[in-house]
Order: sequence, then C-alpha cells, then structure tokens
Amino acid sequence: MDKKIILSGIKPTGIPTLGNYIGALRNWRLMQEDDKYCYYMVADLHALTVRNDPAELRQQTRSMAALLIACGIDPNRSPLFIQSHVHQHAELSWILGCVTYMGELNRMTQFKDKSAKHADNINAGLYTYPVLMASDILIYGADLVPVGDDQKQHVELARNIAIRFNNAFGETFVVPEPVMPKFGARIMGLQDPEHKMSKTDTNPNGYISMLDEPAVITKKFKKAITDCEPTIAYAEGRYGCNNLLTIYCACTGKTMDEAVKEFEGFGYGKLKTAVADAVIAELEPIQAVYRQYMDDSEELDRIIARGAQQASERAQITLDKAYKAVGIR
Ligand code: AQP
Repeated sequence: MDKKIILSGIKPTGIPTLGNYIGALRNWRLMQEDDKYCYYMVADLHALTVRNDPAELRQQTRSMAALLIACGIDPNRSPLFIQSHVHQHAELSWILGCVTYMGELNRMTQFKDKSAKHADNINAGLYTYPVLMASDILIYGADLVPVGDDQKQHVELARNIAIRFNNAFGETFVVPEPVMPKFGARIMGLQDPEHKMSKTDTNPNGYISMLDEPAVITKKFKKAITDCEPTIAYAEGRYGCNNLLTIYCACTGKTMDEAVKEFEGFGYGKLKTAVADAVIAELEPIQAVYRQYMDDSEELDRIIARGAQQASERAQITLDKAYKAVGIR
C-alpha cells in the first residue's frame, strides 16, 4: 500500500503558543503512523515576511526544531528540516507564481490581517507567501496537510494551483487536502478571545507560550478575559468561556459535554485553575525534552542536516518534473 505523504511547517517567528500546539504540533506527532510518511519543516523563509532580527531568527529556528522533537516528532521516522536548507522550495515557487492569479492572492485573509498589523511593511513577500507555501506542499507530493483553521485557505490555493498546472502542463503535482483537528483548530487569544492566539501578539498575557513556566501559565489563565454570565457553558457568543473549555478538552481528552458537566454549578475560578493545571501537565514534559536538545547542539545539527538531505532528494525529483513540464531543461 502506498503511504500517504504529509507535509506541515511552522514559522520560527517566536516561541510557539498553545494555539500552535493544539491546532498543529500535537497532531503532527499523532500523524506519524505506519501508513503515512511525514515531512516537518521549520519555515524560516516565511518568517522573513515580517521585519526580523537576524540573530533572533537564527536562534528561534534552532529552538523551534528542538521543540518539534520535544513535541514527539521522531526524526528517525519523519524528516525534520529547515525550509531554507532545501533550495528547491524557492525555485519551484517561481514556477508556481507564474500560474497564480493576483485575484487569488488578493483574497487571502491572512494577507489582509498581516497588512493591517504591519502597515509600515506591506512587502511583496507577504503577498506571495501563499505561493511559497504551495511550493512547500507540492514539492513533496503531499496528500495531506495538517493545519489550523487560519491556514486552510492557503492549502485550498495550493490545490487550485496544482490542478491548474496539471491541466496546463500534464499530471505533475499531487492535489493536496487540508486536515483540521476535531478540537482546537482555532484557539483564541486569552485577552481578545474573538481573535486567534498568536505567537507575535504584542501582549504576552494574550497567549500561552509553550515554554512558559507553570506559575506564568496559571497567572495568564487567571487574567483571561471571560464574560459576566454566572454559569459555565459552551454557547454562541461566549468566546472566552468557549475557548477555555476547548483548551481544557484538548488537553484532557474529555468531550465538551463531559467538561461542561464537570463545571456545572461552579464559576470561572475553578475552570481557570483546572485549565491551567491541564495545560501545565501537557507542556511540562515537553519543556524538559526541549532543554535536553538545546543543551546538545551537535545532535540537533546532525538531525537537521540529515532532514535537509532527505527532503532535498525528494524535492529535486518534483522540481525536475516541473521544469520539464513547462519546457525548461
Ligand atoms: N490560534 C491557533 N489555533 C490553532 N492553530 C493555530 N495555528 C496557528 N495559530 C493557531 C497553526 O499553527 C501552525 C503553524 O503556524 P505558523 O507559525 O506557521 O503561522 P501562523 O498560522 O501565522 O501562526 P501564528 O502563531 O499566528 O504566527 P505569527 O504570529 O508569526 O503569524 C499552522 O498550522 C497554523 O494553522
């Protein structure tokens, strides 16, 4: 039986949040099954779309790789690599950009959101980011792309680009599908529960960083914005409460009904403490493994170099195919 190919990535724009973890990283761990072959990438080229500090980017890229291993990605099973170490992504991106319409890129909601957030730096890279992301996906022949809710639109664009290219130049790319988690596809900010939790939020109380100390996690949940309703319930418009319950379910494995029942008759104090404890229990073991890898830089370098080589071999096959299809080479 042919294995399903999986590709997913994360930008090293900061320490990943609980949103990144629930929406993406922990599912990456679970996807490493016998009938799948997974490629996991630290998307450093994507990180350049906002102004960056070079030393910080270098450090965060390594730190992200160590965190992915700590989250359970097994580099002996799934190539783990840094995007810029596989030059073929950027090359294929040019070819794909030539079959992508500006009208499609204009519709990308993340471009609109990020343009509003970085009004002084609306650069062409931010605009064409989804084309590079399509290249990341198509170059490995990925069947499935696990993402949080915010990236679904980009995977749909990658599908459209693949179909258009195949129709114009012959069967070249596998048409990928997004895979969204059942729980937590969009974890919301703790200070602004109507918007997603983001690692570049300027207010650190708005997100739980995966490396936050237990006391900090507890403090941030205590400060989380909720509402004035006297009961705990999962209901329309109760953004803060819904978010806390979703995080609780994601970290404990309980269903929403079970969680709501558990907090019947209690107020937010109990819910917030329980959510904080569940998150701490989930993150503490990951933090311990992360520290081991950050202390052993040779081992981390070895893993990253091997991942790049494995990814590059696969990427070159698709790139050659695409060049040939369009009449170059
Ligand atoms: N709040 C979220 N809830 C669920 N999933 C999320 N993801 C991101 N935020 C949430 C998923 O995490 C994966 C990696 O995301 P990314 O770092 O590549 O970029 P992003 O989606 O733009 O995440 P951030 O944290 O908001 O980064 P910045 O602040 O740099 O833009 C993706 O699968 C994403 O869906």
